[in-house]
Amino acid sequence: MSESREYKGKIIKGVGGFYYVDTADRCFECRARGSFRSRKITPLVGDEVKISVSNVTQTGAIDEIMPRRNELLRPPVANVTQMAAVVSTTNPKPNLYLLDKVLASAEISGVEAIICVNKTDLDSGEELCEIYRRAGYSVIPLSAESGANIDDLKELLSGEVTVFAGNSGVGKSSLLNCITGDGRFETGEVSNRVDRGKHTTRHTELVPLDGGGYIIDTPGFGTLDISALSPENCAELFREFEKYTDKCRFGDCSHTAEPDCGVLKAVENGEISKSRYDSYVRLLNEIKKKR
Ligand SMILES: Nc1nc2c(ncn2[C@@H]2O[C@H](COP(=O)(O)OP(=O)(O)OP(=O)(O)O)[C@@H](O)[C@H]2O)c(=O)[nH]1
Ligand SMILES: [Mg+2]
Ligand SMILES: [Zn+2]
Repeated sequence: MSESREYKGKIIKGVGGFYYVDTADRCFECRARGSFRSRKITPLVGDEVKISVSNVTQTGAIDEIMPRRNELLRPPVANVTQMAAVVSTTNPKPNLYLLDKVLASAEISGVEAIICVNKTDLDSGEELCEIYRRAGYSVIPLSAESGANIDDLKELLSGEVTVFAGNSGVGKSSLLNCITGDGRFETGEVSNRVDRGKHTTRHTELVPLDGGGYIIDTPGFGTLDISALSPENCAELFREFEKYTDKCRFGDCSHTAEPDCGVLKAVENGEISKSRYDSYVRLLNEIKKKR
């Protein structure tokens, strides 16, 4: 048996049964040991692992997977610490319902979300920023085109594992190219994306940042899996509602038609944004229909 060395690292990419593990030294190509398969455990991108690397071939075997702090389905990745929800001020026009669903999925996964308002070179997007600041999120106005506030974004990404989410064309890949400065992320014209995804095979990949931490690009944005949601816990996904729900007359208030509803009052006097409330009602109805 040949000599091997042990390392701790992080899976940054998985392709065709090979896993690429980033260690303090360098990145190693690894296979998962057969014992994982028999235990029905599949290594995930983002997993913290222990590997042994053959001194001869310089390839490794994954010996152990550390417990995961979380596991996202779309994209399939473990140990995400932060979600960057990207929205553009225009072209495409902001889809606030989709954004609110992205934020709701972050709340479900227990991942902190920051809101990246991109394309501020085309439109300031002030109103948009205000809606989400009021809801209690960190909001950064950005432009991948002019580079505005990219350094602030870099600071927020440092040391975190951040997944970029948002609908197609908002500029996720463009922002990631600005951050890494190397044009490795594929970008495209908003109008030419009808057949997007058919030709490009995309793997979920953690891209290491100079300042520590990793970023993950995603194509478009998959829809939130609402099958696990109940009408009762829908309001919890809208973080700014909490302050007002104990002012509701009824304990089981749905915040839609009941008298003396704290949430409805807060919407009326502008403390809760109308668009956030509309998203809540829409999501609530979607959940009810699925049942
Ligand atoms: N004016 C302007 N255009 C931008 C900005 N950021 C991106 N774009 C353009 O918007 C288009 C879409 O950008 P992408 O980065 O490919 O968008 P994406 O979010 O990665 O899209 P998908 O990969 O399909 O989900 C490209 O033509 C970019 O050049 C910006 O800040 N300002
Ligand atoms: Mg992209
Ligand atoms: Zn209520």
